[in-house]
Amino acid sequence: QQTIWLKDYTPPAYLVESVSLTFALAPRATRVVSKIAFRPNPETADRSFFLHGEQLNLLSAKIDGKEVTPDVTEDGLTCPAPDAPFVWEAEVEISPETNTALEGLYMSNGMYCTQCEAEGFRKITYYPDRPDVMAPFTVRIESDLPVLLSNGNPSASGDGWAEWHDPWPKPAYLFALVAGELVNHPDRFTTKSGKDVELNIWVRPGDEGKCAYGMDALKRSMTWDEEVYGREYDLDIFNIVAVDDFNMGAMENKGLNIFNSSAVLCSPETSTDANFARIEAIIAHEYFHNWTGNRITCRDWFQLCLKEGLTVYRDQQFSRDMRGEAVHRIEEVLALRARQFREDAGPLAHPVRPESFVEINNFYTATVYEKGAEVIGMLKQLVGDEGYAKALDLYFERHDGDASTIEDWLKVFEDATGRDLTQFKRWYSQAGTPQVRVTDDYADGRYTLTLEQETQPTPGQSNKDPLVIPVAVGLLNPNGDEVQPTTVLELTEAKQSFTFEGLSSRPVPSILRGFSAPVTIQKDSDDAERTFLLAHDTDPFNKWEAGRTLAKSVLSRMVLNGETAPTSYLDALRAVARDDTLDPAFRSLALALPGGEDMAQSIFALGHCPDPDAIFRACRSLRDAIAAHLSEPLASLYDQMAIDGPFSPDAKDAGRRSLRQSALSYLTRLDGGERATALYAAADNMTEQLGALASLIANGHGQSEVQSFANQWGHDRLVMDKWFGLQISHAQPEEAVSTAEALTQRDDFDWKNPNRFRSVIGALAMNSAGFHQASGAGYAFVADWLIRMDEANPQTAARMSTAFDSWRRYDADRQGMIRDALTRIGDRPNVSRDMAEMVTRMLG
Ligand code: DPP
Ligand code: ZN
Repeated sequence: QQTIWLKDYTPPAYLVESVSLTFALAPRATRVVSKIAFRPNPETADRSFFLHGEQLNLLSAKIDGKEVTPDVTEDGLTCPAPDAPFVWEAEVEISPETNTALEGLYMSNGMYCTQCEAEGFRKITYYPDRPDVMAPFTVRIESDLPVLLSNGNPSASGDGWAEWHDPWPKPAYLFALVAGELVNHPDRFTTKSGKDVELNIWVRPGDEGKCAYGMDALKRSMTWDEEVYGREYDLDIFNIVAVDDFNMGAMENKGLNIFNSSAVLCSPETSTDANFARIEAIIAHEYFHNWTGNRITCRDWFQLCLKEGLTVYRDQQFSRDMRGEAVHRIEEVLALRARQFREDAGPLAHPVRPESFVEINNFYTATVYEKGAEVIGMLKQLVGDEGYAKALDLYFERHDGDASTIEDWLKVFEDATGRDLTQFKRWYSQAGTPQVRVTDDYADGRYTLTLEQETQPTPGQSNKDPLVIPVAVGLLNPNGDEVQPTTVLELTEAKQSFTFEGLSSRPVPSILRGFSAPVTIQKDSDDAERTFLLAHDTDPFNKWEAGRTLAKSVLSRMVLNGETAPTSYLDALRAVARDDTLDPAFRSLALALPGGEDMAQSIFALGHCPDPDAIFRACRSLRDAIAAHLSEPLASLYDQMAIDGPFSPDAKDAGRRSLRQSALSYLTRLDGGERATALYAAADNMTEQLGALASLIANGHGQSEVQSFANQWGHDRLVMDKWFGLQISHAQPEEAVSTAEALTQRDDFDWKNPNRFRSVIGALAMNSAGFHQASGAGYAFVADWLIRMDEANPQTAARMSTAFDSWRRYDADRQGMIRDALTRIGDRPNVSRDMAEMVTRMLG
């Protein structure tokens, strides 16, 4: 394992002026001819000529027209080269059909497609495959397939060939090529300066009916980026292609975004409201990359958060605008805690900008993406909305066309706002979730809040320095009126006090409003204070958060002390359910309980070893208590929230369906599945059909519905992925592994398809009590599949291996079994570099 370090960065010896590629496509013998104009980089004296290349069959190479014989190794070639501009020509042969890693050029259902980020281009031809080498590309594709696409604008075509030219210099990771029998869903968009842009979503025949929403989301994203960031689209055409076999969600290749079909195709009959929301966010994300990622890219892969943190932040802003600020913020935080806080607390913890890696694919993480976005949100709070807007304008002006760094990014904020960000920069280099301890004091009208910050050691970082933490705070008086509107306290020291004057009584503080920083708050609050905030907080995030901490506190006591759910809690929840002034989507979130993983995190944080079965039983018992105590308001919500009229995926209707579903999940515990059975039979949309099925399965009903669902949807891969996943994620703990095992025996368990693989292996890992069964069956099952997948597709296997990353929380028996599983995965002679790095880090 060779480790690559940020501190070892050196500029490229040669830059590229232009690239011309010709592809003669054939499943097992695609020929790629490249013609690349190089020039020495004036910024370095280094003249070593190295081109990356992996799994390529080099047929010929020339420099300035003269044959050369390069020195070829496993990862590239070297060759003597002039200290002056020259033209490199090479021909290689590759085999897309046998490429199961889905990186480079590969085939999916008879169509050719590519995935080059981060380092897949080197599997297509020899090239300086690093993001700081940028060039305009001309691409000629030769094939009998009817649709031939690449980046940029179409420049010429004829019978059996097409040529594309991308005038915008780009790094190789943004290269894309698609060829197939595809049909398009076309549209047009006129930019604010009057440029007419052709838009297409390309899909396999039969999927045409699932493109309209994605197209609508694309046009809304284009408008939003013009209005909010002043960014316009810059080519004549924007193509999106849906691909069934894809390692990630989607990819922002210049002018030719390639999407996992699950991240673009949708219709009311086949997609849930959650699918619609995710598709809207991913379409926006990839489109926004056109400026934050493509026009301004990263100097090296350590700077990945430069484009990903910012682009996630932008897609979150967009989704909040589309779907409601508070509700979306709550969903962001739920996802952050589930994935990023977990990562930050375990052996895989790393800074938002990592300092080293073995395989960069292992660093497309919640920390780089989601914590990276939180860091930008904090920056915006610290410099204000105007400062942020000025800094972003300067960023685009100063760095358009550059391969930039986090230093460049922070410098524009310093230059635009005059603020010194030296200390703030630690957010990029220091791993771990800071804990903020809150104590308070009241005397003579003065209220003092004392905040103390601490970050636990993480791998490779034993000492942590204080961070700049914006803590948004409001104060309520005992009547529930707000006496201090939201104000942002800047915590910069290890311990600091803030005073509020002129209060007539001791206030109740509402801390970290809007989740103003990615930290955990520790305060000796009691349930009475949380109940008060749940009833009165004017900040919707903290109102929800009060209910959440209350639920966790109740559940923790149920798990650890065998207590039963207190009536005060059930009354508070009933008040929320009944409060018609609250948005249905908000009420649905407030009625949802923390899951097994969430509670395992909380119980571990309280200093106890989590018992997944005990957590499962406590959650079930709390659900029963809620169902019984709230049966009347839940039953009326179930009726009230029904929607007459045609399906709309908009946030308002989705919120009603969500609340109705939430009510149903409790009511099914009381009515023997009567409502869910009826809803399943009557549903005309996937949200309700799947929601009803989930409620049935979770409560031990629904065998015949599971069958009829498969009969109805067997032809639709994306719907069947849900069917596979649901049976496992909602299975009783003792049945989860056997259910997963049985599903893998099916003919349609096409495990090489990453979506199908995740729908089974990922679903089991998410069924906390099922995965962690004391027998170790869950660990063995997941390990077996990771080993199998690692041989075909290291990237997908390595990412899924994070199922094991929380292993040190558990008891000695479970730890022993997980260690054995990880060792078995990592000790194979043919283990991939991706997996080897993950196992090494997890075993630490
Ligand atoms: N396709 C991934 C994303 O958009 C990597 N760039 O985040
Ligand atoms: Zn991205």
